[in-house]
Amino acid sequence: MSTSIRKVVLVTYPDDFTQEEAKGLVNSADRKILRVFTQKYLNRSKYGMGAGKAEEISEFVKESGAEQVIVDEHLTSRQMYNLEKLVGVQAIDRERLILDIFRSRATTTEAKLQIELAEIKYEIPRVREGAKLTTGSERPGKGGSGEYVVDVKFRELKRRMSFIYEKLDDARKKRELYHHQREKDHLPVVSLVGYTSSGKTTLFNLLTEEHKITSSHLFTTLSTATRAFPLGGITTSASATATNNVLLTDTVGFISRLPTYMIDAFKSTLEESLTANVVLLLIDASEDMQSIRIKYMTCMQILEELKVDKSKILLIFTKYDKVGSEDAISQIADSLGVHERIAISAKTGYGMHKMKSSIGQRLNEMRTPQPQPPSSSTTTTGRSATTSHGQDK
Ligand SMILES: Nc1nc2c(ncn2[C@@H]2O[C@H](COP(=O)(O)OP(=O)(O)OP(=O)(O)O)[C@@H](O)[C@H]2O)c(=O)[nH]1
Ligand SMILES: [Mg+2]
Repeated sequence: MSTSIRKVVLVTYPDDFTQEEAKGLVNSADRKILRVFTQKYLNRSKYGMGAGKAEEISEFVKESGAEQVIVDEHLTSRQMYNLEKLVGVQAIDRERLILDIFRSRATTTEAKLQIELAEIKYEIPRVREGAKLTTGSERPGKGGSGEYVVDVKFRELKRRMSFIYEKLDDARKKRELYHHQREKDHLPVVSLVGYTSSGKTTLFNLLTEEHKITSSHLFTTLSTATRAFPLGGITTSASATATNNVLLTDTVGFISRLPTYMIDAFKSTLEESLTANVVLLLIDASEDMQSIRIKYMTCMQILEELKVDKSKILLIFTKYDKVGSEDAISQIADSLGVHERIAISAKTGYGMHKMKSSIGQRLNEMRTPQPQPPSSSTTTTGRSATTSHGQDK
């Protein structure tokens, strides 16, 4: 469905950040924006947008041959139905757009299951409303067994959901096994989290000498990868070795206004990050202050929702090569009200030593006193301790 649609109309809010992000999402979904319409409110009961704007868009769709109207907000089935009837082409909302991007990017079985789960969660509240709209009845038609079609559909979706939960649980158990192994090996885990496109995978590749796909498109990475990397001569109290390996985890990025059910659907992927000893929160410092602030707040909010311990979070300002001055980084940190001012560039390698020593320091601080087996200071060995849960795109 989504691959054949190219020319679209985007309806979003007037502020720069929201507009730019919405455009980025549409471009990442491989669609061409013919025109952007803005509205201060997208929660009007009939169409989301006001009736006058909806009429204007309808005119434009007819003139331009646009094939889809994308509304950058959550719409109910009724709003979508009304809008489609008026404009004469398909209307989709922000969540459907994100799901389309996820779907087109997912390559691993686990990522596909998570996306299907998110899609079912998106669909369930819409089943009854959708049936009402198309037939005018709450419970349209009876199937062969005498059951109402809506009930059959509900049951199917619920059954599929339980199946997916089971499969995702299997994947989680495998991960837990690996987690225990890792604990036995005393390899600390450092995870990379942050807004989509903040540079997580680029940094992951630099540190682990991997070649995972990076791009300026949103949601390039959809599943988790973990590799060992040497923290170098920097010592943590548990394993003062020459290489001092830790495990680094890369995962799916965050975005503003992400509904809870989508975060829930990706929880098993994100769990790897949640159990990390240190969580590196990457902030793209090359953007304007408004974007930096919104993205920082969004990430902190999602991490809180995921119940990540705040003391584990270490802020890293990325893309320093595009900023060029430590003073500018200090200003950003001040403006966010944060103490950390670690700036790096995964392109030039700037700031790597400072970042690694901050990780080492934080690992030491985070190490909770635990009964240690006699061999607690064993040397951790290199890249054999690696795992991957797949690569996307
Ligand atoms: N100039 C500059 N560009 C960077 C740097 N790090 C990453 N980028 C660019 O930023 C874009 C996004 O980088 P990714 O590493 O794919 O970002 P990500 O956080 O993994 O993104 P998702 O997987 O979509 O969540 C790419 O175009 C990178 O080339 C950096 O240090 N300097
Ligand atoms: Mg990535």
